[in-house]
Amino acid sequence: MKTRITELLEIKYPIIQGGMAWVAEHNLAAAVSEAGGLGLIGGANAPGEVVREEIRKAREMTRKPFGVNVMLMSPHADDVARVVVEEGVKVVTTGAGNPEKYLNMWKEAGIKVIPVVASVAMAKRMERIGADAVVAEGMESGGHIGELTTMTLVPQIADAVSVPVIAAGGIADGRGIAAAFMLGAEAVQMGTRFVVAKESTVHENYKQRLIKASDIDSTVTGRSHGHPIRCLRNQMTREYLKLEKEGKSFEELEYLTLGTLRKAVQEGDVKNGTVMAGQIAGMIDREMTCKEMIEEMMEQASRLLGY
Ligand code: TUI
Repeated sequence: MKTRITELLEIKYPIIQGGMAWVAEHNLAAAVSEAGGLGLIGGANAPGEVVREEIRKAREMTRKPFGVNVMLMSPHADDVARVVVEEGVKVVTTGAGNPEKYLNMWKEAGIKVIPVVASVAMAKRMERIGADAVVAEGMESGGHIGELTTMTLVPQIADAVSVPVIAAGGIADGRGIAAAFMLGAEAVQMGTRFVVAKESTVHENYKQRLIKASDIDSTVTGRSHGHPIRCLRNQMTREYLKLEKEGKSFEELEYLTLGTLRKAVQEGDVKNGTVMAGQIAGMIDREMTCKEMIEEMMEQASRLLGY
């Protein structure tokens, strides 16, 4: 399945691993790249120097290309944006904002820039300023989300831009990949499925919570403040949604979630922590290696698409 994305990124399969905060570290990124996809290191809220170390560790584990996701709401975004240039990273994706101010610097460094977008307007803007491709991310995704679904967003963006489109949100098997291609995508980005990869270093409790999740187990916090986050229902989301309904301020609610993603991912506190995951979590039922996942999905997708 050669597409403009496999050519652009020099990867075997049109599968990109999401740059998930706290989850997308060097072990996972290297494993996905070794398996023929594109692994990403998630910059999240980490300082530039921490991201630099992650890049160097990934490079020790694979000679294949991998990328870095720059989370634009991070207080360290400027530093991370500079570190990816200094470290010679080949591909950068961005999330949760507009990467415009970094674009010239990245393009001059020869970096392939792929912003994550949640609307047609943003996709067009990114194309105009020189993005190499866009990730069209539907609200089925885990974490910070937009308003539209993958089913509606991907074809509308594919019609609106000429750069290649990568579909994200609700995709976790070969059927999802085939469907995304039918909608006009030339690759997919997947997060939730890779959380339970054997090479993923997230706490076992987090993986088990995800594996046990049913179709209706995710919810969205923060909608009223314009920072919607999809995660699995638990004590934390019940408390948050109750306070949100009572009209508590953004600051009060933010305080409630401070450090809770780390608490879930690293300490395994899936009751009081934030268990970010997409709506497809209900379909994910076991841990596999990245290679097993990717090969199984690609075989299914190729069969469905008649390749
Ligand atoms: O970025 C994500 N997903 C994320 S980031 C994240 S880290 C975090 N942790 C706690 C609180 C807040 C964030 C967890 N999950 N996905 C990519 C994505 N980007 N989805 C939607 C967007 C987006 C939204 C608006 C991209 C651009 C945009 O433009 C707004 C503008 O500036 O015009």
